[in-house]
Amino acid sequence: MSSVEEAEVVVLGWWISMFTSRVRIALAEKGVKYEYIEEENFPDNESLLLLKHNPIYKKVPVLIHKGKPINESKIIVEYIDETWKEGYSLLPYDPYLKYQAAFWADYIDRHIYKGTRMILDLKGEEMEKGVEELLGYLKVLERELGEKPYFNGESFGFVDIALICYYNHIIAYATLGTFSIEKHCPKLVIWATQCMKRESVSKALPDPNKIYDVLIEYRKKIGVED
Ligand SMILES: N[C@@H](CCC(=O)N[C@@H](CS)C(=O)NCC(=O)O)C(=O)O
Repeated sequence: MSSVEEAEVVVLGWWISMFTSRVRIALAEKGVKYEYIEEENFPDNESLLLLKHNPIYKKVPVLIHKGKPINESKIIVEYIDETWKEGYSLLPYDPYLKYQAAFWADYIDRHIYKGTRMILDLKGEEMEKGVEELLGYLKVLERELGEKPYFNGESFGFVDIALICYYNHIIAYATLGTFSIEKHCPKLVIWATQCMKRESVSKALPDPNKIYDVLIEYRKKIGVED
């Protein structure tokens, strides 16, 4: 019997994927034990397991719960929150607060990845434009955070999970694009430091130095780096 059939909860993931980290953080916050299966030859080749469980997008992460696949990281986190109700809730119950959390998580996914791609794929002035764009999005998030310890208020929740999974990537991009996150977004740095104190977060995020090496390798491959 394979581990997918044996284990009640399985995550198909890829070590550098922020979306995979998102799911791992949510499961750890809820104290759910799971089997982790790394995509070995990703992204060049998807495993048969991934193709079977995410035939539409062929992307990680996938959560498999009692044999049933759940795709898309934000939807997976919501599913985790609703399925394992014991402990505290990652999403607010109040419909308006829930809407706000969904809005900001959506903002994060619409913009942060786009900003980092501009830095990754470009050089010179165009890369600097990417840095400005990314910093613009981060400043919007910093304003939304305001003086609160977490985006929800007092407790770590859905929006924190949505954003913190990008944080070590942003550190790697700050090295690549030679900018200081602290100088432009000091409150976000304090917030991230708090989030990193949680074992759920620190264990789920890839090392920024390893991310940086992968970014450089990719830039060499596409010819924007010598
Ligand atoms: N919207 C998806 C995005 C997932 C995603 O883009 N995953 C990347 C890894 S970070 C992937 O599987 N890429 C492979 C590909 O695009 O072929 C989610 O939130 O789960």
